Amino acid sequence: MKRVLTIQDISCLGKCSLTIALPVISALGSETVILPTAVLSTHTMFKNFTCRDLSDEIVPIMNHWKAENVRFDCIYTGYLGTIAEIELMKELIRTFRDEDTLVFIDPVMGDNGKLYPAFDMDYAKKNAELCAIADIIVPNITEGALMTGMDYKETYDESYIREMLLRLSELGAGVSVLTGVSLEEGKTGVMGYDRKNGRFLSYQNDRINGAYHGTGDLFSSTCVGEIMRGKPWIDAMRIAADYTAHTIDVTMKNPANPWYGVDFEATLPELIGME
Ligand code: PXL
Repeated sequence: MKRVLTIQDISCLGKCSLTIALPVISALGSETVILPTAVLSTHTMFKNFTCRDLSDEIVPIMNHWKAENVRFDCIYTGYLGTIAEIELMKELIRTFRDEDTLVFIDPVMGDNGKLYPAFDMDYAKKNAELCAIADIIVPNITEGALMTGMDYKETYDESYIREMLLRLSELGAGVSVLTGVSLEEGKTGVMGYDRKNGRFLSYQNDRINGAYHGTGDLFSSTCVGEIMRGKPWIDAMRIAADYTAHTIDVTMKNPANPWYGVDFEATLPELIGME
């Protein structure tokens, strides 16, 4: 069985980061090892959330795992929290990466042209350093703009996306994928660039007009789980895009759905059979 290490916060209430990654990657058949970077009462879209940083625990936990000779097939980072924690992730990757380990970085820090409340431009620069050592990165256009210094655009054409991908690729990652890319009216999806062969690949599905928190984490966790099931990255992204869109659709049709996250619990059984 593949073993995935995922490193993100625990937002106790809110359906994002580890409360999505753990069930999704486990359901897709990989052992999921978690390293919580912080414990928050809720995600940061609620008012008055509490947050306890857990950075001090990271080195002792790593040392214990080293002593146990643990290895990982994938190291997947999401929402981290502080610049110091990004530095620790670089060290963790240096320590645990072997030639077969996939390093998958989702540089979670913003959306819709804006940084999330906890972050600033120094944080964005540090995230670019982490992306430089990844095999696969999956920023959205906001995060891509922050890391490349390009302007964030609400409306754009394919050449804007290609240029951002090339600039992201220059940071150093193997495969750079932009999420939330809309190349046609009524569609949305992903476009990626593989540095190894210089190829761009894209996938577009129907846009579902609902914006929910945690959907980026659902997308990334699904990609990781599918790659671990043996799918090539573009197929993993296609399944993840379709699954995320379907989950948003199901959530919107549930009149009792909570505002803060998606009903992935209702759709998880379908994901297991998706091709
Ligand atoms: O879904 C991304 C995310 C993860 N964790 C926390 C967040 C967010 C987005 O706002 O606040 C704590």
